[in-house]
Amino acid sequence: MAGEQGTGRAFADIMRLAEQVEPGQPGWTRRVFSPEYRSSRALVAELMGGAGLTVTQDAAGNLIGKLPSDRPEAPALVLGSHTDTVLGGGRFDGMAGVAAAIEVARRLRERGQPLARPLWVVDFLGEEPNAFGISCVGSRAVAGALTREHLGLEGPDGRTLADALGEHGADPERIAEARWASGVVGSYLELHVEQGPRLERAGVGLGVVTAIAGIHRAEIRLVGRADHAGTTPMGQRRDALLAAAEVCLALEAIGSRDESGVATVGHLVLEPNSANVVPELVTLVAEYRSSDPNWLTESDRQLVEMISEAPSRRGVQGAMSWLSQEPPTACSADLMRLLTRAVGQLGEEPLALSSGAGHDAVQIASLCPVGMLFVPSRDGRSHCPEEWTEPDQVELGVRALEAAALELLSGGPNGEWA
Ligand code: HGY
Ligand code: MN
Ligand code: MN
Repeated sequence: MAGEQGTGRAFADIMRLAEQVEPGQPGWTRRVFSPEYRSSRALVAELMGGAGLTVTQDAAGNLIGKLPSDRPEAPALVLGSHTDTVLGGGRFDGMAGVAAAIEVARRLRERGQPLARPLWVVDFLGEEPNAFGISCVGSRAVAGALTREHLGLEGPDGRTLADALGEHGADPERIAEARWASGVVGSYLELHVEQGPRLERAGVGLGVVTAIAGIHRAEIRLVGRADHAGTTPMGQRRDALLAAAEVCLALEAIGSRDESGVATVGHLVLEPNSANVVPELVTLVAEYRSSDPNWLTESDRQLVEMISEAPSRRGVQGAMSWLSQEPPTACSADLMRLLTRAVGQLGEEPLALSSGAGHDAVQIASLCPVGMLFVPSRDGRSHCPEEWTEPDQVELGVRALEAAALELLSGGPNGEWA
């Protein structure tokens, strides 16, 4: 693959972005609204501009680069992903997709490729869950799904999401202007690292995504009673942390009951959090995911039943509120076939697989058909500093994305595309 014009440029861009991380944080942390995230987007805008894209930032803080077309009125092809990370995250989750999209635009412009429709390259703001408890902020906005309630969500320091967007240079008062009008976009493709082990296990370099898991996320509050750890007999305690332990183990059982889904408690706050005080209050976030809507519904039933029964056996009050109940998202069958053809042009046979991770594509699916390409993650690791994808794996992904984009930008095999 060496020698193909532009080989290595996307990977180099990923490494350059990785230099902009929050000081003192683990891994390659660059959380949305951090100063480092804000300064890193100046680099993304520079890379987009250098690729010949005309770059704007919309009211939601999305960076949108556009290549003009001979037919400006045709529905655009959008290539995108995100450049924010989780705390302690890696260098590829999201960034691989934005860098690949920019590189595809570079190559098309360098070749003077005529475009039958506009090409947009998007870095969506804030795909990862943030301190306000909401993910996919930018892609929700373009889908018209970022509500006033969302904007009013308060973070731990009392600031709202709207405050954070304003401080980031976005314009929450004009958020409605970020919405993409019906028919303006025709197709969306996202390249992303798999963040799991299947491509590597199968020895396959490219995956075509069939569906994106639905994610149900609930905040659970367990209220017991603070007591002296030394003088309170075990039988008289109302220990919120032991009730939380039962919730965590019940969630493990919900996620392990078959191969259809997974469940996690990744966030837990304990009060007063003192070694010599029986825990009084635990707030935790429980989430589970599946591409099977019935599995999610049954999991809801089991969780609600469990919360209504188990804590009270310990004299602990249990309450839950849903943070999100996103259904599974099917990828477009047309775009899956197109991506499979594109991969075939490279002499590769892709693996069809579902995504356990959520993506901006979930929000964009309400506007137009979406397709996703996966490239391998070493040891299946992600959301950790060890996250890694080899340069030639990134390059193969770029070439597959470019081949797919070319078919869509040339008007598609049968003249018109969705
Ligand atoms: O949580 C996810 O699946 C994604 O990384 N935001
Ligand atoms: Mn992620
Ligand atoms: Mn991601």
